[in-house]
Amino acid sequence: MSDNSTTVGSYLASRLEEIGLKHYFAVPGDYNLVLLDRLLENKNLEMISCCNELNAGYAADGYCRATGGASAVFVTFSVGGLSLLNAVAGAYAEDLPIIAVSGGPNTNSEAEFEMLHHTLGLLDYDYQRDIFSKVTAEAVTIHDPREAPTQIDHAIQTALRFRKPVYIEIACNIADAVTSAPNARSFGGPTASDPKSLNAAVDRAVELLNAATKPVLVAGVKLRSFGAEANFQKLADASGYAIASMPNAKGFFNEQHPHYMGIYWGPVGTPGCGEIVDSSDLCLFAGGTFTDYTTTGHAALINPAKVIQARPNSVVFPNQTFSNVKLTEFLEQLAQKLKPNDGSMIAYNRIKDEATPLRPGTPETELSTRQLFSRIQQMLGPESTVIAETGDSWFNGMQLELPEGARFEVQMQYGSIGWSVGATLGYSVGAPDRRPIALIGDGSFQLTAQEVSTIIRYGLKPIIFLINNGGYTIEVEIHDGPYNNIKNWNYAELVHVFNAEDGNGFSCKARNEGELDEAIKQATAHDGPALIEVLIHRDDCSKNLLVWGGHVAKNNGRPPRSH
Ligand code: DPX
Ligand code: MG
Repeated sequence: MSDNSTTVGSYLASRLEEIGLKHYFAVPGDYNLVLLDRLLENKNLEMISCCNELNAGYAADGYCRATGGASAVFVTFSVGGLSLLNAVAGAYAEDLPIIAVSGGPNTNSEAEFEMLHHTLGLLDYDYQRDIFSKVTAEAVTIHDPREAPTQIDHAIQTALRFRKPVYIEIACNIADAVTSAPNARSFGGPTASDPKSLNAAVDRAVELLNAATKPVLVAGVKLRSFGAEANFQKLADASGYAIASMPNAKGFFNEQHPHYMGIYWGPVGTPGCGEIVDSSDLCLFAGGTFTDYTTTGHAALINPAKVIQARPNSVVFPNQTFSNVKLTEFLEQLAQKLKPNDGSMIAYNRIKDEATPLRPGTPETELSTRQLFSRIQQMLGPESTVIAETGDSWFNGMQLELPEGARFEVQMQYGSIGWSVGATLGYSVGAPDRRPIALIGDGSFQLTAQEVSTIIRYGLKPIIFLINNGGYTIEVEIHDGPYNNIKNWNYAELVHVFNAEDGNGFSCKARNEGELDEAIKQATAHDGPALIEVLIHRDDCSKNLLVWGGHVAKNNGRPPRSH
């Protein structure tokens, strides 16, 4: 091979390295084995072998969250790819640039109309790419090695620019084919705003916000994906406005900031915070998304006539829209031009509740979620990342007060249970300096439990709280039935199963406060992964889940409209 040539597989590996990846997640199969051989030759990238493709996809999701960049996952055709699909759809919903790579049929198979294993048994060779095209920003099949550099570069650029997953299928006989060596280029993130539109949007916002008496600022989930957290912080400092975060943006703004009120989540938000946002005469939502979940069944009293929405690529005023305005540039300019106004902050200080610390019970006191979360609160430091699975963990997790530097992860747009086990794996790989604290319900855990084995295999050190409340409690509160009961497992014992002869996982069960305190002490001191199974009564859930469940049930239960 000459100096300016390489193989398609090595080309892809080099590009992944260039965009900052140090790891990728993989499950092998005969359609991707040669591709994995080429990847393994790149010593700057480490393969993390997962138990299944869905979990590998969730791990790639967690890796993006940890690094703020892209991630990659490698699977085999159809049996692997279609299992990965749900995680990639989640990454689409959550704006995470996963590069999903599948091996594909030999290029001669299509030419010769061959029936193939792992397929639908039809002479259709494109269906996996077609399916992925719905959940990615770009889906390509590489059949001609000469086209590979253009296709790979374009897919990677698309993922980074639009913060969405992309799909690359590489025919199994092409991974090793010769192509151009990668040439120097840069892979930029989102493009710049249209200057005219940006200026006009900023001028309009300054005019309206400066005229308001009690303006407020709300952080939304798109702030992080679109690189706008730092400029949001600048705007918060410069404006003096009271600040709230939407639930899926928890931790994107420093909760210790003197102007931070709490979580804006309709009836289940931080007491006082929603009242200030809803009574404000002008509210700037930066990167917010308004779903039934983030607004508690659309019960948040958002009045469109008093809202400016800064979206990733546009700014929407009550009667005017400016397109091609990038969120981060808009916030930066606004920070330089707004006149400070602490009207909303003064109003909030008048009504805010002082939290009353919960007193612990005796060591024999049966565990409650409240006591559990007051212990978790004490564990948090600047290096902590809380990963909260869909379930009551959302509501309890949302009430934790994050020290400056601590982070919080939820998958609230997509809400696919089981996500957190894979995401904890990927997050731990991507952020080795942090120790994730994962809050996982028993029902969710049963979907993806085996990935704890990968956490053990690679010696990662998250602390998992496995909340055994005997069922799908969040569903119980939305709509109960026998389907919400689950088979009990000996969750703590699973760690011993996965440890086998060489693992170093720690686990134990905590039934009361004394056992919990001891478990936390041991888990924290353990130099390896830890799982604490906490036994909670089936009916013990946060008050906010009860309220939220009622609103979501009402929203789901609306009768069809007659036509
Ligand atoms: C379902 C959900 O045990 O948590 O705190 O007990 O609710 P809680 P668990 O993990 O149970 C989760 C369960 C069944 N949602 O209450 S949230 C429906 C659902 C989903 N994702 C997938 N399947 C079903 N969200 C993949
Ligand atoms: Mg449960």
